[in-house]
Amino acid sequence: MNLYALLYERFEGALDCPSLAPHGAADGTGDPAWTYRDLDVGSARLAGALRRSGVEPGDRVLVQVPKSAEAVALYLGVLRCGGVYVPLNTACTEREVAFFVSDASPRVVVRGPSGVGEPGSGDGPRAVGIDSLWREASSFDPDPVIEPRADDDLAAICYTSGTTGRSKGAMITHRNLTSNGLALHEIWGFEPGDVLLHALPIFHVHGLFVALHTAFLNASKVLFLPRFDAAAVRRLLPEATVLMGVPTFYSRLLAEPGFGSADCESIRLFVSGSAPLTEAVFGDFQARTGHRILERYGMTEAGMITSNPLCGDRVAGTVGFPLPDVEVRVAGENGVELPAGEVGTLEIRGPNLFRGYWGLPEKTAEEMRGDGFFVTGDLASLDAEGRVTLVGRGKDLIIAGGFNVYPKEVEDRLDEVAGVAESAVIGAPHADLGEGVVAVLVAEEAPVEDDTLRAALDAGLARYKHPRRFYWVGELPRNAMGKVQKNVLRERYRDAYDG
Ligand code: MCA
Ligand code: AMP
Repeated sequence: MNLYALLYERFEGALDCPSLAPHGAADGTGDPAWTYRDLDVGSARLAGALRRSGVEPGDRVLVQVPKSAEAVALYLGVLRCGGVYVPLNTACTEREVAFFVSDASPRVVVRGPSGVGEPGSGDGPRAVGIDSLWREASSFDPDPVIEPRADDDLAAICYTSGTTGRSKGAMITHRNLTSNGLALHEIWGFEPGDVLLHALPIFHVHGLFVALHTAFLNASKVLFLPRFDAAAVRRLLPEATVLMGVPTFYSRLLAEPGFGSADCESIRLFVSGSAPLTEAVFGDFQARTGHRILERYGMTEAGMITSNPLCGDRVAGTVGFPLPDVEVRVAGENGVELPAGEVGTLEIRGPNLFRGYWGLPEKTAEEMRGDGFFVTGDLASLDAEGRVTLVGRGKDLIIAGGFNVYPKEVEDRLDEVAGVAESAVIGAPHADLGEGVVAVLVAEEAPVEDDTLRAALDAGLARYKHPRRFYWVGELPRNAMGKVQKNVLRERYRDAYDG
């Protein structure tokens, strides 16, 4: 079933009720709320505009636009016409976008706010700004057709960086999204009257799929902030019942003077994920508000995998139990399953699991076991009841404020800078973002100025990936095999941000 058809089925009885209520971050006020009818009609008009631009089922539509209600309608419009939605982080640079365009070979590229690169020419994709596309779409009747889709047809390709430094497009199917959305709607107890406070970006799984699908399946009102702003979120909490965020949301709310239980009286559920929630933040939040944050775990390739229970014990430092129909196991390096209590790599299987990496069948095969389990690269243990505790990452990944940064990609850019002989990029503890990016460099002759490094990175690398601390050394520590010992560097520079 086309995911849009399922969503429509769920909000069809609430077409005159509010859907997205845009709120300016600064003052907490905003434009009039869209109704579910506005969302349905807007997405139908955009689907028509995409079809007139030549989008056929299976065609990719690449989108890099600021967060707005129109952007959500565009996502739904792509689903309606059977297209494959390819969202990009708004922080991506031209160089990064150029790679995604060449890799995904989209039929249409929508960038915003108003028309970067339009009009498209020649054989390439049509390039159009979201404002122009919206205006164009509004001058036609809505196109009500919802393209039938099979379970395994693609709904989205979400890029996730890789250990090789090259981004990989995770192919996400309609079944992946419907099964995950329905499971979360159920286990998180969504009920009539729930109002979601939405302050996440909508180019990643968390803000786009997890938050919006659960709300739309519930025909809920969504208080829609352009970005996370602790003061604005605090002001809107009394109008909401559910907040989903990365751990930084919660530590920043705690830093608001006087923040406490009075702010949270209407809230029934705080959800955290995308990065580890520390026991300290979990404990402080409970002490100040009385709420035990519900932590869950997921990844781009599998949507949500485990969750602490809604009713039952939410244990700090654990990510709870597998979602319905999702299987998890902990395996040693040889793929042999380990008994409860032992630490190994978490492997998973279920209807949430992606179809593979776009155009990279060998890469997909490398991460799949013969019996269909996917190797997550996260290190975990299971307790006797099946509760999952993440204890680290096997993969060389830094998570800053919920955004993933793969060291290899940063190292590749640094190594291109004149005067840099080699580099090693690591994560160091960071009070606000969880982890911060640190670069350790070896000079060809003399160290390069920080400003020169920053300017060089600006040209090719989204700014959230930039190291904010640079250290020059005579040589990098290596093991007998010649491999850089990142664990030694992580220990040496552990106070880089919080020292
Ligand atoms: C912004 N900056 C960052 C980050 N965000 N640097 C490192 N890491 C970040 N996450 C930099 C900007 O480049 C800028 O630097 C400066 O910080 C201020 O930018 P601003 O936009 O004002 O930052 P902010 O508003 O304070 O944003 C912090 C944030 C935001 C609220 C934590 O990053 C955020 O909303 N994160 C959520 C990420 C997310 O949705 N992850 C889900 C992925 P300069 O001035 O030098 O340019 S999905 C996933 O992981 C799986 C599936 C899962 O389980 O959910
Ligand atoms: P992404 O590829 O952006 O979807 O990031 C997925 C990765 O984020 C996972 O493989 C984990 O390493 C990490 N992650 C997600 N949720 C949690 C969590 N609750 N605790 C710790 N790590 C998490």
